[in-house]
Amino acid sequence: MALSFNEQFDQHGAWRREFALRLKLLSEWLKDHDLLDSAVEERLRRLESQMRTDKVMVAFVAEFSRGKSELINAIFFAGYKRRIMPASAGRTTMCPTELGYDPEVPPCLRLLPIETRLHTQPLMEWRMVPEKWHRVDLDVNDPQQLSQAIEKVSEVRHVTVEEARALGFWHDDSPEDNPMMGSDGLIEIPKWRHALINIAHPLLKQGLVILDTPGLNAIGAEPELTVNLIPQAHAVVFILAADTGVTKSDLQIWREHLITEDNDADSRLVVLNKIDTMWDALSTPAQVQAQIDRQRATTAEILGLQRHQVIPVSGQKGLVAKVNDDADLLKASRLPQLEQALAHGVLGQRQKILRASVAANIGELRGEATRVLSIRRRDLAEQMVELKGLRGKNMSVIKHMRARIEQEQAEFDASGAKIHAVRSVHLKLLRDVFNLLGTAALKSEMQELTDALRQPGLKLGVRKAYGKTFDRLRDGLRKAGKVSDEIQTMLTGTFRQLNAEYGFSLQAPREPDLARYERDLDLVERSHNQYLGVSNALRLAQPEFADRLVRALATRLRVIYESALGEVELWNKSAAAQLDAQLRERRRNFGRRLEAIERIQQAASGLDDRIAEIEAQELALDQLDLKLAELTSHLSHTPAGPAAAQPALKMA
Ligand SMILES: Nc1nc2c(ncn2[C@@H]2O[C@H](COP(=O)(O)OP(=O)(O)OP(=O)(O)O)[C@@H](O)[C@H]2O)c(=O)[nH]1
Ligand SMILES: [Mg+2]
Repeated sequence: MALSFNEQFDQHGAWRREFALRLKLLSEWLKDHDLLDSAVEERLRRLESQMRTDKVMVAFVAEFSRGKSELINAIFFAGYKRRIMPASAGRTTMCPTELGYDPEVPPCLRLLPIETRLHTQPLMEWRMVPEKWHRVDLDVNDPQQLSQAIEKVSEVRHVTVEEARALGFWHDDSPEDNPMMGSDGLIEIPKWRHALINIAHPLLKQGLVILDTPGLNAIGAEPELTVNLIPQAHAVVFILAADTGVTKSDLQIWREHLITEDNDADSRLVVLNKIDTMWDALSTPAQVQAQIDRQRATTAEILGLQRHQVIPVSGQKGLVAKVNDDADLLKASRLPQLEQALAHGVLGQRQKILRASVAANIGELRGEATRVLSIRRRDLAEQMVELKGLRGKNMSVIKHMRARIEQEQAEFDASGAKIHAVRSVHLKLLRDVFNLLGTAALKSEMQELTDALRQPGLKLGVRKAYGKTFDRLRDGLRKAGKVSDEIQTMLTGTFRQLNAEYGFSLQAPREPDLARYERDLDLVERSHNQYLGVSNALRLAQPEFADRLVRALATRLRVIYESALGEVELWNKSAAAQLDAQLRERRRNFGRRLEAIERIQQAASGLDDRIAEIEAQELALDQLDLKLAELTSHLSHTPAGPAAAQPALKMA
């Protein structure tokens, strides 16, 4: 039987734990054999942290009351044998709620008061100051306490029209979207802006992050949510109700926030929930089925999807079935099909990406370590030739040989100036790339857009400023790419020269592909475009909204630039470290050669001993090479499935 989402996620976690362990063994082994130069070390560190911090975010998005929270309960929390996320008729989840696990923080619910919207800091910045959040401790062993505490995400406040306006929930120019006013003249708004739930649930512990959202067309949704969180989720589950089909507001949410260029089936799951409302005692099962099929087909057509991309389920019956261990009801709820779609599409995709990136990194790492081994091998070969040439020679020849090595050593030491020059050209070019991709550059490129958005009144020029900003950003990236190419050409040239001159085996590491970040920029540009249309002009006219939009955009761009810089940094570090490693090895080599001559000068038998020693060292190097291949191939190894035999962990 195919694996459920939970089982597949468990497996993914097991693979990651095993990987971390193997990586640790590899790193110890490299250290023991003196193969850990600073580039290798940096690469190991990144691999380790990539594996440890890898998160998979699944967002549940829909109009209110479609059953988002109930589905989350049914898929992830049925084990608690009760509802954990509040789910009830009408608006229930009032603020975006993120469920995840951070071992550094005790199990708790953190709530950010809605009034923080009066300040300009974006959500990202509030995340850095957890002490400003309202905190409720959670007792994971007490599901009742857990669910009671989490009820807080439904809390509301009643405020005057002015207050609602200031907080972004009231717009005089689009009255149809405004919340209803009570008979007391007050407006109901969420009490909290965002909720973070930290619990040691097995799936969350392995890096799953679930995002439950309030009905999205609710006016006052934050750009942060629609611009950052949802587009960055690895998968979005979009939920419709089978009894209502696709309503106008469902369609609006789909079109504004979820539609992707290629309607990527792996990252978007459309759920037709509440099919139990069609289970009707007067209809035959075949009639019910036909009705569900019809809804499914219509839904797919309206959203522009294939029929199989719409998954009919009953979240609520699925939850009840799991709580009561009712297999028939679970089957009828069709929840298992949805779980499988999540497991295969979403998680499968994520795993593929992670594994490919890890495999590429391991490949580089192996290349780096192999290079160190081959320098050693060459040094040994040279010494061997030198020593064999001494056989049967008299003392004066040996003395002469010593003088020659010493002279070579002196020449080599004098070459320090040349290497220094290479380094400073390298650094200068690198600084240019850093300037192009740094925070200051990003900020200044965004200035025009920021100004356009912060202008009072209607912002007709915004779209143009926006397009121009992205053109400039792309241009900057391309410039950085050109300088990178220059660095690569320089490295390749000087490395070749040094190789020829000193018999090094330097090889410029692979240059990062900055064009990839250009594609990221395109994505961000597209995802923000929706905010700049005519239909949004009125919202854009509000300074707070425009401000939040700009900040959300800046946050997202910063992430892209930081990761581009990180790659550039690693690439250059690895080039510099290679050079260091070869210089170090060469100095050691001189030492060893002189030492050998000394011993030969002192005792007649020294020569044969030394030759035997070198032979033994050559053998040992072959062993190291084999072991390195073995250790790294285990790391890039991808388990085929649950039954795949895991090679036992063993160390020589
Ligand atoms: N009949 C039926 N009712 C369901 C199903 N799933 C959810 N519901 C009910 O629909 C109501 C709304 O469910 P929620 O999970 O609160 O909906 P939501 O999408 O989270 O809504 P908001 O939090 O308000 O955005 C609740 O009363 C649920 O019990 C289902 O499969 N069948
Ligand atoms: Mg909800």
